[in-house]
Amino acid sequence: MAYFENVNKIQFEGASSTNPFAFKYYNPEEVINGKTMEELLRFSVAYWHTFNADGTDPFGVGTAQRSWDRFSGLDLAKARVEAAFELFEKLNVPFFAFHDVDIAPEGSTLAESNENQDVIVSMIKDYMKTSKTKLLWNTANMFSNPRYVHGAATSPNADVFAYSAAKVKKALEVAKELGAENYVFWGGREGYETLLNTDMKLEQDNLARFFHMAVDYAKEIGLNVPFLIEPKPKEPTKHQYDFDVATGLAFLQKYNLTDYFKFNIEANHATLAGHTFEHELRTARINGMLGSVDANQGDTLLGWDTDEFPTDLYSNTLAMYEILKNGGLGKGGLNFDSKVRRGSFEAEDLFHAHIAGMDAFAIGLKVANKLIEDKALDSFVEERYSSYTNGIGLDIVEGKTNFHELEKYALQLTEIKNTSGRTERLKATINQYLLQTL
Ligand code: XUL
Ligand code: CO
Repeated sequence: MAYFENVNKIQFEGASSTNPFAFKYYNPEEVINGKTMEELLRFSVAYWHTFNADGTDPFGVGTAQRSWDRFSGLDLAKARVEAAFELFEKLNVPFFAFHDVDIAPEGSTLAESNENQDVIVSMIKDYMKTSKTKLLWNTANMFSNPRYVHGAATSPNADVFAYSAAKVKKALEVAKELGAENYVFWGGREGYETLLNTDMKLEQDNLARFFHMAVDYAKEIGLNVPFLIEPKPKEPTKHQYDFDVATGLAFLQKYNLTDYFKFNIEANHATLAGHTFEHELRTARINGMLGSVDANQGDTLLGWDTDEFPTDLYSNTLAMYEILKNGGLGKGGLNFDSKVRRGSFEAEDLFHAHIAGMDAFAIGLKVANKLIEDKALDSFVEERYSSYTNGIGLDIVEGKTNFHELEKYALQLTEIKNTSGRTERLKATINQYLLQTL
């Protein structure tokens, strides 16, 4: 049966199209630098926002009209799978991502929850035999159920740690079963509310123990995929341990986990941490830790994780700039951890939202590629740091000098000349490329 019967397969029609159900810029087959847009962008649909979320907010109940909502329990879970693969096919999207509780209802015991999952996982596996859409990543939701009130792997209660381990064990088995390309850890409640009741060292040590056990189990079952930490500074926890990429990296280094983990970087989490999206991508990239991306955007007027579809061309361009400089995302992708606004409650809005995000990232890709090709920023940056390519600068970079020599050098300087950073000129260049590239 069809859940989106009024929507046909979305085709690329080009920038002059006025058809709202068409891609204007995302042409999956278009080749850019030897790779297709589909290969470079690796778009993914987030199951939770698209098939589970109903628009509930702290002030009101759900508004979403979804034809699968007439079902309940396992029947609802099955209907969602049918709707999901219909949407994947119609959007022609290569990946999807889910939490365990998105795909199947929790039972009254862990064993029952696992059984429910088994039913749906085998149904998804069947669909995947004929669908092109693959699993970008899955994860275990260890933040919604009240048992995680004080955290999961960082809970003061060892029973919760054990329960969480069982959940991740199962999720890793599901990843293996469905051929996931990555596995994600987002530590939604791995943090603390107040230091007055918190043993921060034990909590962080335990989190590392948990990750090591996950690594061991993945090896045991032959699941050879990147593990991804998804940093977020706060919400729901006041102080989250994986605050941002730099904090997460220090954690991974301290606990000898860098061989197994990279980062899944989410735009709205970056801005909540007081960074730009591109700052987080750059920090991961220069450390060889850029794994995947949760593509969305926040709202500067609102201080929380609004998870909007990423339509900001400026931000998407600078994000794609980092991704291309990284040589792509490898096994990662651009996962739309994005939800339609509460007022966009019709099922067709799910298509408009994804089309908007896919087109906006396709534009970002093309503009970023041209910026790189023309060295529009690189040549300026190279020139700006050129003092390190010869003389005393080269000695510094090559480790051939010391404070004695540098003092001697500084003492004979009569004048220090700096050059302008040209911020405004460079911003104008980006605008020019945004308007002229397409
Ligand atoms: C929450 C968030 C999660 C993770 C997966 O802010 O981004 O949905 O992406 O748990
Ligand atoms: Co996310």
